[in-house]
Amino acid sequence: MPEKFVTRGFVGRREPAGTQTKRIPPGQHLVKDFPVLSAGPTPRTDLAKWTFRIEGLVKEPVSWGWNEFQKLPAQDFVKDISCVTKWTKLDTRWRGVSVDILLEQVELDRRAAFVTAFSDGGYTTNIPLPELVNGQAFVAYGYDGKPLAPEHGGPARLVVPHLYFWKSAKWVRGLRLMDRDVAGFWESLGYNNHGDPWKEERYTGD
Ligand SMILES: Nc1nc2c(c(=O)[nH]1)N[C@H]1C(S)=C(S)[C@@H](COP(=O)(O)O)O[C@H]1N2
Ligand SMILES: [Mo]
Repeated sequence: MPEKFVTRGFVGRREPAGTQTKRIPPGQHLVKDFPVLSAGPTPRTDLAKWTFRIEGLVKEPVSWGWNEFQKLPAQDFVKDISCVTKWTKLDTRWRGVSVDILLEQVELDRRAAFVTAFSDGGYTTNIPLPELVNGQAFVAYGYDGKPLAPEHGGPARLVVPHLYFWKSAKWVRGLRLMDRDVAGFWESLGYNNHGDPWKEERYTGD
């Protein structure tokens, strides 16, 4: 079967037949475009006023301005993402800072177990702390070799690729460490608290 789409992603990255199918979680279908899903308008934050903050159950909160954030050690990440509305996109290419690097800058209170990511515009999402560390999550400001577009969360968004994409807070401004789990925006509107696409944790009770 000929490939329906020939993209840069396919050139030099041929995989055996069926490999891609195995990477698509149950109930999902593959997309080649990059849909935009936002619960409200796209905020426009002046980079001069932008900060990224780690607060809550830490000895001292820390906050970086935009230029300081750019000086943190960055990495390229190539990840598959799955939205609960059933699209999956393979090999998305991001540039950003691992949450591990960010958390190195604070002393965590031993009670810290859950994180709320908070964003411009008021969006929040909750993630257990162990699922943000050890290379599992990053704050991205680049996508496909360019600055992250505002509609996709620029200037910076959280990316937690192993969970449904609503956990990847766009326009993210910080992480709040907490001792208990507090439902975020979609989690309090009937979406699953955890959101593992491989277990189809879509809605409350799944
Ligand atoms: N701040 C904020 N982050 C958000 C959202 C949102 O509405 N606001 N939507 C979430 C949902 S439901 C999805 S699927 C992804 C969509 O990201 P995209 O628009 O870059 O595809 O962002 C997530 N992060
Ligand atoms: Mo979503």
